[in-house]
Amino acid sequence: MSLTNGHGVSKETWDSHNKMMLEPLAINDSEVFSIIKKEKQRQTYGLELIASENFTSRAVLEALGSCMNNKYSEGYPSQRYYGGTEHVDELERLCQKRALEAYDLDSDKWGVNVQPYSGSPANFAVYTAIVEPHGRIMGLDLPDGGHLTHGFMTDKKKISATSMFFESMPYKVNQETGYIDYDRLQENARLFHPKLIIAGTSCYSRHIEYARMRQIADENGAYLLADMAHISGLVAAGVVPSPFEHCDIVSTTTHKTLRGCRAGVIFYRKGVRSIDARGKETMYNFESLINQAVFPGLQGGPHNHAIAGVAVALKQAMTSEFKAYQLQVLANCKALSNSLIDHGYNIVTGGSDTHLILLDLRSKGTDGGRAEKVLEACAIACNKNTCPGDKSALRPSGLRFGSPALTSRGLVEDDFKKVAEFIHKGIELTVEIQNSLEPKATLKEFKEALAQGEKFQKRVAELKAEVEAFAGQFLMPGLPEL
Ligand code: DSN
Repeated sequence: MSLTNGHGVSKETWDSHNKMMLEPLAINDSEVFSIIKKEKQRQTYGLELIASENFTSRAVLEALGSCMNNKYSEGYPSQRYYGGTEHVDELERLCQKRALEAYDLDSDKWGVNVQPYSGSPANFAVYTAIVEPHGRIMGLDLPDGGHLTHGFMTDKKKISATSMFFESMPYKVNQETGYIDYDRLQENARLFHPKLIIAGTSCYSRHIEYARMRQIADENGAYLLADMAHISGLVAAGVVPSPFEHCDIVSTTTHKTLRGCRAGVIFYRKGVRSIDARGKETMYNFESLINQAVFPGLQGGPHNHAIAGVAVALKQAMTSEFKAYQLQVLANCKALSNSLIDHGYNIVTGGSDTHLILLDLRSKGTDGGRAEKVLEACAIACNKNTCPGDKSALRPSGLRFGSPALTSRGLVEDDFKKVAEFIHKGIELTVEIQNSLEPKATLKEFKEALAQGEKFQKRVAELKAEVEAFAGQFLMPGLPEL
């Protein structure tokens, strides 16, 4: 159809407008296209070891980049504030059904909300739903491996909105062993009387004892929320303990081990909560509280393109191939951990039950911030992290490494041994650069030495070339061009 000049717009302008609307990205916006291409190169020729990242599939990215992006649908299936929602209703119902099936949940006992934009809004929706303003929550402290949204604050400042709007008392890991200190959590919960306890982590390599946390929650009449964001793919595959048996509510992101697009999901219990001695039933009331907290409480229209991507990822998560992938994630993480131990490194807790490890660099005389910078220059992506016992969060001693992303590219145990060698070489270089400086040299001075020292730049370039040649051999999932 040709649109003519209702407002004095010429036919040429409309033709040009229509052309713009149909052009591929490479032609329409070469600047953004070229940035995306550079990122694709970085992902393809680098070693992605950030424990929370993954490479999603082509099918997920196609759903994410679909016309579902265009549709507003505030409300829930069959109860929308907009017309034209019959297909997004079908999509959201399908996503809900798959979410329950992927975790083997009975729809009489569990409900699910697939609208949270990501994990942080999902967690805030849970708090909004079931903890009154300034009600008390307990989550694992951020420096001990918890997440910001679990209530992080320092002695000087309330950092996370969770700590501003709710009263937060953290629990900790044992500073010697690195394992969660359940005894201390129990003691403190008896004093603090939390309304909610959060069983969830961002940097913790061991299984959480959900039964123990349930017992502590019950002693205090508290709800137990599992934030399984990091491990939700491992849980779906049934290769790590599931939180569902013991928890009232389970939140997750969908783009980490679950390998979907970026979004959040909340599962909540339904039906009978308890029966008293006289047979009187008390029912769970989470469904309406959580749905209302997500919309209209905190969010507007759901991101239907993301719900489409999550639905596709959940279908993939129910396949035998996905289970094989997750078993390989665990095997690769163990191979990485054991190889680094063989190279003389300390791993917090001595190893891993999951997809990640925390390397403690204190015995090597360097720290996570410096090593992260050198590894990044050599095309190895990971992140600095505090280790138990660190005196300052400003100079974290550790590096967090995860196996999910590289396992999606097809790397197996022997490949991870090679990855450990690359990491070892990068850390040796870090120590050399540090030793070439004054003991009190700042991170800024360290970065300047890394960037300017000819000798170090040569070593970085050599290691980077080796890493890129190695990484470039493996499959890169996703859209072929982008
Ligand atoms: N930022 C994520 C992580 O790296 O663990 C958590 O949201």
